[in-house]
Amino acid sequence: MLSLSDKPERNMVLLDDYEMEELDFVPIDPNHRSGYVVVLGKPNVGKSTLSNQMVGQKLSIVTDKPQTTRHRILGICSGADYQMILYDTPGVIEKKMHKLDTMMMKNVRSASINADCVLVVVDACKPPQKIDEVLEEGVGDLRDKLPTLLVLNKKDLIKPGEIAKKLEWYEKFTNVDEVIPVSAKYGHGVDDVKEWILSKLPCGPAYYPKDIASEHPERFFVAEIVREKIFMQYRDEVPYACQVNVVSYKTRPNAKDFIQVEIVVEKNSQKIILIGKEGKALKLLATAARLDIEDFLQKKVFLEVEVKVKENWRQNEGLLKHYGYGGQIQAL
Ligand SMILES: Nc1nc2c(ncn2[C@@H]2O[C@H](COP(=O)(O)OP(=O)(O)OP(=O)(O)O)[C@@H](O)[C@H]2O)c(=O)[nH]1
Ligand SMILES: [Mg+2]
Repeated sequence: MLSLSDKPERNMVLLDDYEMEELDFVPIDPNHRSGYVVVLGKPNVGKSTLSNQMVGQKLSIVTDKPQTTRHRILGICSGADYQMILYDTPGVIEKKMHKLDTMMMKNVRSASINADCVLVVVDACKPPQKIDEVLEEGVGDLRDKLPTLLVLNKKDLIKPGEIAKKLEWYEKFTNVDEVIPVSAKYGHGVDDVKEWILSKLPCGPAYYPKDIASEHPERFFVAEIVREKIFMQYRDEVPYACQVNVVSYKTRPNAKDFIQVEIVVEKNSQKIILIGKEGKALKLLATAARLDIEDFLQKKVFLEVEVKVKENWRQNEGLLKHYGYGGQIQAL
């Protein structure tokens, strides 16, 4: 029997911190299942909220603005007899305005290379829409081979009768294996999604130790937390013009960890907005980010934030690769 009760512990470990040999000590269970799941969908439908719920901790930042997620984010959800490796991806967009958008979409596609199944998340509040484009961008030629679940999210926002109608529409007009209505925000239906995934994963041993939730280094999450606070504090185009890099991260045995972060913007006018009158806005941002970083790392830190201008960084392929958009995430 596959159990869903075992949530991963709140325990972040760097990839370098563990040795794969440790897995040799785990007795091989012939019924153990493991595999990769790619989470696709348009911007703002709740992909990150769903991924976080499944992993049991907040790995992906969530905001009410579209195009929050920029990298594919790996989250590991383990139980006694299963391990699901989830890829939360940036929202699939039609109009690619910058090189950054094109590179983000490449990262969506590359998440699907190892996929054993696909979740396509849609927003139940929106009129039903075909999902061909999302599948094309996300999995390309693999679309007919991979088991696909349509997750009808945000069901808490619509009436039960409406949910039934939308469910029927998606069952009729999309070529998916199943449709499950959920409310990722409140965790409703998330176990049904897990059950579906489990039924599609092949038998095999765990890829990662059972007590880790991600392979990204801590500094990656630090940068993401700062980016989330930027989205929450600033309006319009400003958050989209920001890139956050951790330039220094020093663990100190007898003092608070020292973290230096730079926010790169495209224009001086954006820098002025970020800093605010007498530096008040930046101070507010740094405090909000520090509190969340401390909560995430479970220790006190000293956070220094600086704003820099790099004109048109979103169009500069070299810079984009340097910032980690070229494939594997390099935390800066
Ligand atoms: N009411 C309600 N809101 C939800 C639900 N799931 C997500 N949201 C909200 O929808 C917004 C977008 O959620 P995200 O998880 O960031 O969406 P996303 O698909 O990852 O967005 P991108 O990364 O921008 O593509 C946030 O304000 C969430 O709180 C849900 O089940 N119910
Ligand atoms: Mg997201």
